[in-house]
Amino acid sequence: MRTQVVIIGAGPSGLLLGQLLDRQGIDAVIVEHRSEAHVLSRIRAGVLEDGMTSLLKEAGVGQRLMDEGMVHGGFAIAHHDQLRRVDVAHYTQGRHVTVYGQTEVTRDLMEARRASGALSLYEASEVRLHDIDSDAPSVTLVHQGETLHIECDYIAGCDGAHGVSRRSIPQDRLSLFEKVYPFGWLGLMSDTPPVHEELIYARHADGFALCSMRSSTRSRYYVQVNADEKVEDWSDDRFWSTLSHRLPAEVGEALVTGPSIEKSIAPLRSQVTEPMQYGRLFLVGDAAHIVPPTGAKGLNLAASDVSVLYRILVQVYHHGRKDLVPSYSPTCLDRVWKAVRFSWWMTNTLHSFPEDDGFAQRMKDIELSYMLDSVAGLASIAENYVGLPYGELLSSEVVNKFSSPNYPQEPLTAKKVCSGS
Ligand code: RFL
Ligand code: PHB
Repeated sequence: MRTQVVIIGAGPSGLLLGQLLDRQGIDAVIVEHRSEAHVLSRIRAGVLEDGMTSLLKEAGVGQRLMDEGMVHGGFAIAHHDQLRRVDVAHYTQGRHVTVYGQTEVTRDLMEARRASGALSLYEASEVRLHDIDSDAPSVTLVHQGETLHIECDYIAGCDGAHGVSRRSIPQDRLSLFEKVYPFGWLGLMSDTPPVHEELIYARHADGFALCSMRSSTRSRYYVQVNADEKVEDWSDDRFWSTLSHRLPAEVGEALVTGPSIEKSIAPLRSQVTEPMQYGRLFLVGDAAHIVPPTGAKGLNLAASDVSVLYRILVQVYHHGRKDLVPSYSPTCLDRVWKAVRFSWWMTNTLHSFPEDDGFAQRMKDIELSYMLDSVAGLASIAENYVGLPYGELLSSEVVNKFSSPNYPQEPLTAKKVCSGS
């Protein structure tokens, strides 16, 4: 079998890239090792930047998002028992985010792909990438008991943090930067009305809490828990009383509780792989970088990577611009590191760290007060939350300059940076 692009992974990155390429007449096969139902059962992100909403519309899957998504022009930070609103629209010339679940984005993309008739191979096993540093890469896999060999021009590694794509790159050609946080988020979904009309991110001495939503009748809440906590030890009652205690009294009293329909714990970490491409393989979304969910950036970064790769592939196939291929990684990484910084700042400022002494706690309190009392601080939070601009494709001259022997570069070695705040 032959195609132009093999996409590994049918998460939001892979499905969105597949949909955009299909609409440009570029042929792609999606290879996913789980079933469709399993992919749809994962409850994750909820906040979409306006750049991602525009890209979904461009991909022809914007209708339900526009009908059902909840447009938010701001959010609240709870601090010292008070709600402080960050007026995102005011500080960003009217821009906003949309609250719409990742599960729904995935469902819309799966339906569009089915309607297009493009090939997706779910429940594929033994997925292997071959000759990625040559002009003739390929992918082999086992599907419904049959071994398939797919030849292609390019491979998009959209297979998340534990996928096969990143592992297929020689490890001495990658640098890995990582920070693991000493806590996780316990999330609970319930069919209860949200406690507030916008999201609330709460800093509390006992730990962080987040009030989010999926609709006017469905809420999504999170509380910071120790890294070694087990979900079985958290009854719904324990969750609700912990959450209520971490919110300003007025908000806690208004909280409508009910039985959970989902409860899970996610560890928190930041991780970036450099470069995000090797030969004919591109790493996209969580395959290249992970951010803690505090800034609501993971899914949105996946969308900005997809946008860059899509624009490059359109230039390659419609205008013969193969010279743009090397610009993928440098174009993406600038925005990636800025989102990593914002997620790291939100995480540091809003969570309690076991190692924080009195001085560190005072510094975080005053950092947050300063940012919330300052027009410049509020504008900075707002422009990061709503999403920084998508990168322009770098010209081949700029990319060549970065890779020229005269440009000072760090050696490409497998490297782990795990410590530091
Ligand atoms: P995914 O979603 O992990 O999809 C990867 C797909 O690849 C498949 N796969 C393979 N397929 C074939 N062969 C293999 N060897 C394979 N190995 C894996 C997997 O089965 C899967 O289907 O990555 P993708 O597409 O890059 O999407 C990334 C997002 O899922 C992620 O960044 C966000 O969910 C992060 N995130 C949030 N992001 C936001 O922008 N806004 C938010 O509000 C937000 N909230 C969150 C979040 C993540 C959370 N968790 C669970 C850490 C809230 C939470 C709690
Ligand atoms: C969510 O609704 O799941 C959500 C919202 C905002 C975040 C993280 C998760 O920062």
